[in-house]
Amino acid sequence: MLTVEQLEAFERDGFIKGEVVLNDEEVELLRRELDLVLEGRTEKKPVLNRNLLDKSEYGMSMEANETIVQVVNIWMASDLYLQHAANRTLCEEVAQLAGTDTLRIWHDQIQYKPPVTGGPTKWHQDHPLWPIIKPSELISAWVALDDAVIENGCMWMVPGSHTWGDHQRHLLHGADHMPQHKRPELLPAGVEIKPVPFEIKKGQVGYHHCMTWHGSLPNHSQTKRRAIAVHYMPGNIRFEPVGNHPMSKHIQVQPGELLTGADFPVVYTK
Ligand SMILES: O=C(O)CCC(=O)C(=O)O
Repeated sequence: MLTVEQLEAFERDGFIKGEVVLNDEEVELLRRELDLVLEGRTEKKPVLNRNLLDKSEYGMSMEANETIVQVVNIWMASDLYLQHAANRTLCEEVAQLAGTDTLRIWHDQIQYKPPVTGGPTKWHQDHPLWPIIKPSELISAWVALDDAVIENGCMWMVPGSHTWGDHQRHLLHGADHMPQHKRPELLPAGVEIKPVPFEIKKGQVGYHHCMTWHGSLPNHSQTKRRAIAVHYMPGNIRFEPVGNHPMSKHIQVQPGELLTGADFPVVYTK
């Protein structure tokens, strides 16, 4: 369980580091399972398995040889990843942060930055990229499958930015990989954009709010940077389509209804 200090820090900053939730053996099993999925050797398949930079969703021009392997909903291909999403510590702590008694999986996401050629993940806010669900109260649990450090492309976060509203369309990824705002006059008075590195040890979890500005640097090091993020929906999240998303075709409820269904499984109830 998270301490009062951690809960206060999350409220203030929009992200916190948690504990090491997976031991070396558990990480190794997830790494092997990831290899099977990437090699297409599982019977069931994930929703997406692609180089995120091939046709950047973010409209970014990338160096041609850069790669971010993105797998969306690996839990659909691997029971081990479904078990991971239901990890008791992760779920209890996300429920604490969200103030909810129920959690469903919105979707999960592997981001694997290979050594040397791993590319940058553009600065963004998650919820504006998920235009089919509301309210913006989702929380992600990002667990490192390798030590994630500055050199191999750990995430960076902007403290306090989860309270600044939706700035997604004004966010730029600078040449120095730091965030820039196209129209700073739209930011709340007095706020400062001060990104901080969010280094996470192998097996450790970092939590972030779905409105927190975050991004990650390229991996020019010799080590892999693999991670599994589970984006959790508190019990009040509804289907409110104002755009499209890779998960749209998995939705069977009507607009305005709670986003329930087999492809959005409940992984926690209090
Ligand atoms: O793994 C990364 O570098 C980015 C992941 C991310 O944007 C997220 O989990 O919301």
